[in-house]
Amino acid sequence: MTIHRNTLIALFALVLLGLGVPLVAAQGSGIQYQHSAGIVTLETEDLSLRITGVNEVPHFHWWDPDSPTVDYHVMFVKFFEANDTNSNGVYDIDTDVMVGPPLALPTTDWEFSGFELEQEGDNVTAVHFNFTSTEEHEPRPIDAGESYGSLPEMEPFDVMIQIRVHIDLENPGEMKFDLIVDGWQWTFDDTILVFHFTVTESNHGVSQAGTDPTNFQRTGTKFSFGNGYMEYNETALAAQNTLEVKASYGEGTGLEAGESVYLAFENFGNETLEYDPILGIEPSTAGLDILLANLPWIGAGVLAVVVIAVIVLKLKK
Ligand SMILES: [Ca+2]
Repeated sequence: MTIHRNTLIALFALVLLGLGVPLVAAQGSGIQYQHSAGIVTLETEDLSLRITGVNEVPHFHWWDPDSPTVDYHVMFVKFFEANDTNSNGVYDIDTDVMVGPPLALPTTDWEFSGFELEQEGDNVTAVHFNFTSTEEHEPRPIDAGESYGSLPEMEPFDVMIQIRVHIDLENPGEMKFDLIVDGWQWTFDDTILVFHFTVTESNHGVSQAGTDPTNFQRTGTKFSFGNGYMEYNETALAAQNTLEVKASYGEGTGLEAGESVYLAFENFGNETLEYDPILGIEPSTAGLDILLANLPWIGAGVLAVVVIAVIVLKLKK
């Protein structure tokens, strides 16, 4: 009986080891980061990310490293002032009217700040960096003829846009970014500033934005698509003031591919706008993938437990 008991303990130990192996293997270490020619790549165990600030508008491209089949893309398109004709704080593409031409996000001259790291020993636990661009905006372009003639005259002005990116291992499936806009000159003081970006989806490894994202929907302040998401804040900061931010989505104002999202900021006068949305990969799906990958182990474990139970019952008889 003593021999049997030792055998049982050994069997149990084997089962526990078997269950434990994949869990240990799934643990990652630190954040991988790289910058080369205007392209930043970052990786945690739950998120792979590529941010481009060269030869195209700011482009966030991310995927789930556990199941890299689909890539998600957020591309910045433009900023523009708009009349909020129905006074709901939302940019309504059918009723609200753009004031002057939009500021198209520049495709060049995004200056990379270098990486700022937080470390625990050799492990990098957080990475921060910025892309910054200052662009001259012409609010009354002459070549537009009469189209802006009804608006008050306005001189060209410089707009500084900074994208501050933060990755922290406390939330390894997410990337936070702060959007900073400084120098915007308003035509009117009761208008909204609209930030237009697109969300698209592509096959994995395709660096160009592709088609409409799968199952794009909004729940509260979260846009989700496939297992990717973008969470927005309903407030922004301008100096000490809290601004209201309202989102709408649907078609683009031009021929932009994918789903267009419009974030409308309350008029913030001469202050600097600070805003911090989040992009990410749903952790539950990653968890499910780990579970599915480990099903054979778990199945074997369950089977071993059943076999042991049967042996124990037979020994007792
Ligand atoms: Ca409106």
